[in-house]
Amino acid sequence: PVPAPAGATHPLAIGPVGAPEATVDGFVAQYLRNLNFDRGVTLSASTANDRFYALAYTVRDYLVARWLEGVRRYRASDRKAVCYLSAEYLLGRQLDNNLLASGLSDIAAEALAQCGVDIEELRAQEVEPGLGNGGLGRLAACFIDSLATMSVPNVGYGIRYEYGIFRQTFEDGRQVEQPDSWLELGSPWEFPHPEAAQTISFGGSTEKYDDGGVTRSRWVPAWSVQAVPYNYMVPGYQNGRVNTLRLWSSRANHAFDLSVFNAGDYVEAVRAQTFAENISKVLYPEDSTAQGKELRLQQQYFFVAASIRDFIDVVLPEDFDLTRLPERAIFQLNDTHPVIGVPELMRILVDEKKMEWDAAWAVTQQCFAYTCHTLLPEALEVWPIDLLGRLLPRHLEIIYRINEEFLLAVRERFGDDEARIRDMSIISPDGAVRMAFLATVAGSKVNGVAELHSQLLREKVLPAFDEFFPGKFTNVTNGVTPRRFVRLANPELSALITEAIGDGWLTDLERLRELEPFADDADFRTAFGEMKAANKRRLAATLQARDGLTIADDHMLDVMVKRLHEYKRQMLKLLHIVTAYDRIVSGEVEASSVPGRTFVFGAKAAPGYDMAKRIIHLINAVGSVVNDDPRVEGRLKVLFPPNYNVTLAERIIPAADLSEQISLAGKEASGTGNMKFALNGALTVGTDDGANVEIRELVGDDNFFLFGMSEPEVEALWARGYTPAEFAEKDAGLGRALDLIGSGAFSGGDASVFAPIVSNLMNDDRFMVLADYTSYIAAQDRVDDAYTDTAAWQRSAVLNVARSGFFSSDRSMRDYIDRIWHTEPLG
Ligand code: GL7
Repeated sequence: PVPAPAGATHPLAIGPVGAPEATVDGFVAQYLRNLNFDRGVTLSASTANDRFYALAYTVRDYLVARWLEGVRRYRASDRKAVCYLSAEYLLGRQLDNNLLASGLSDIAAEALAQCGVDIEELRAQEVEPGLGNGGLGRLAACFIDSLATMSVPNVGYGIRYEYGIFRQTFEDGRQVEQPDSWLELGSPWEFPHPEAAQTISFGGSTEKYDDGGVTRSRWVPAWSVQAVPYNYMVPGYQNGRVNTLRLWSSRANHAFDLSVFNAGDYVEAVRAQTFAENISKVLYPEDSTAQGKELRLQQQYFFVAASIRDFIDVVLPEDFDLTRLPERAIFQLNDTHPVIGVPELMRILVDEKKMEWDAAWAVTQQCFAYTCHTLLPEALEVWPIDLLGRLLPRHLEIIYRINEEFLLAVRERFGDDEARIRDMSIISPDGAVRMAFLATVAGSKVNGVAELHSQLLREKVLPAFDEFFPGKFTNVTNGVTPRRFVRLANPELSALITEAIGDGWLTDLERLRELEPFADDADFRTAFGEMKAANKRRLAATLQARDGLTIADDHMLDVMVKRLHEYKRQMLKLLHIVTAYDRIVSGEVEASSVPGRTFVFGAKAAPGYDMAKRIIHLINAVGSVVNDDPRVEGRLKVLFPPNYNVTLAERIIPAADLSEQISLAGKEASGTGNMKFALNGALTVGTDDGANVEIRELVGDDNFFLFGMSEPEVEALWARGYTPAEFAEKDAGLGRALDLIGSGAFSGGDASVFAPIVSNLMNDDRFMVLADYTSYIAAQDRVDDAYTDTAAWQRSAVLNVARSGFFSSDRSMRDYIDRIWHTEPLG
């Protein structure tokens, strides 16, 4: 650390200087000061970006004092901190969140009004940092919000991707990816610290050396890059607490690398430098699939090594005794992406700090815990040993030793059961490191993300480990932050709730239970209905302005927003829409008798996932035919706004009547969108999958449209032998829907465009879309019926809100603290 300057004893230099006065006048003064001094413009000469920046800086100014004070108090304490290691944080826009957290929303609105500045225009300026793919990254963002709100010491560690999740556009209904240059105009929320960069090494070899009579191993790396920390404030909700999110950006290490090239190779040397900057350049856009790409492993090691080093060298006191590290840190592994941190900590303890292997392993085992987020085999990361050995040779040696000792213990327990040894080996028979196994062996706890998921994880994915490590496996059901997804996204509902049950529910969401009696209060239900209508109008205005789409006032809003993946079964939703359309055009039902429904999709497909992209094309194709067919008389509408992201979610979810959670049972680990919908008063049509199971148990069967096979039924059907075509024969409606798609009805008569989808469903159908179709259509018919009874529907909707308090991420954090972390708030 750089020594403090002599003036550091000045009274104002010890603590933070203090925030500006929290009054309208104080805010105005600070705002104008920021425009002048930080942007270098006057208000009259400012651009919208200047005005947005000045506003963000002003909010920041109020938070910084609390942040610095919290950091100081934490360092003076001996509290354990949660080091959340996550390759993704899907943050969403920060402005309103930070205004809400600091309690400045009203003051800021008044102050800007006095300056004649349009706050709506400034809100629209903010580009959301899309540093995640979907649920996993958004979960991390919810968790750090809750930890700050609960005053739990936490550093979120991750990667500052220069390009986040791609921006989706449609051309002729097909997805086209555009780079997400979210930093083009800079980001007012980040605090870069290039002077605090860490050197992160790669490649090379290992060697043994004599260390005063003891033979030790060390790593002799071949190249290195700089990891530059960017700090972001994570304010708790109106509690004066501000935690830190530290994202790492890669930079070339000129001093080291340029020297290996002679002057004649100067241009080549500079070109090599750009290679270093590539590490944090772009987020991998695959959701729930492992890619096995070398750059991805570089990203993982890059941020995990920088983070662990940061915690040990910067956060902890200088002379800290690392045998006591478990008292001060728990490294939570958000999926397998950061698992390379396990051999990294071992390397630091054994090679650098010269700790005995066993002692180091005891420390490491207590310092890590692992959250698994999937059941899909294709999402479980494995790294070929040649790749890992080339990039991180010492880490591979350490993994071998961990595995050796682990398998020895397995033999001791179970004898030389070679099949068991093969099944449990961290190194797979085909020579790859199974990162989930490594995490399970190393972690103090392993958790799934919903009851069903945790059960299947133990019983199907890692049963041998569950047997070997009794008590290691646990569950923590996911949650979502009510600050962003209720209070900010749905101010009307929030006001209704507060009017009914008073304050305090936003940090104690189980209190929503007190709303239950209001479900039977006709006036409350009417107000609730008006809230939904207002949210629909707000969404309609957004979609009109954004995409030129229109929503009819009197339609039910039926929403399916999530990544496009075959297991999530957007195809099942499409078959329902095509069936509803077919019923009208075939004359089976009168268009005028069909209840109006608008289907809203939002979904990005991984750029290399062909089937998913074809399904996106089909959604758009069905939309243009159904929307424009006069025989439909406007009763059915399909809307697919491109580029679904957090900002759009915050508009869509509060307006929804019906939430589609229709994955094949046993495939969706949890889902978190499902929770956001229920909390905003949408009813769910869903399978018994992921957290749907718990939602249904809590809200009650009468307030949830269950359909489809259960997980054991799915297994039984696979065991009997699944022949999808038989289902198409048995159900005439299904047969006709498939024929329509396959015949080119949605592709101008060209059957070849969507034939691959139909043939895949008829012949393979890995996710049993056809097997669940009949049950799904029956559920949708029940939905149509139920929606005609407005009072009963609204009653159910209110009960969904009242009974979903369990799904607050504050509760998830409590569970992690009680079952895994055993940390305490910093009072
Ligand atoms: C996911 C799961 O698919 C999703 O069901 C879960 O809610 C989420 C957070 O736990 O994690 N796993 C995964 O790999 N991705 C997810 O969204 C990308």
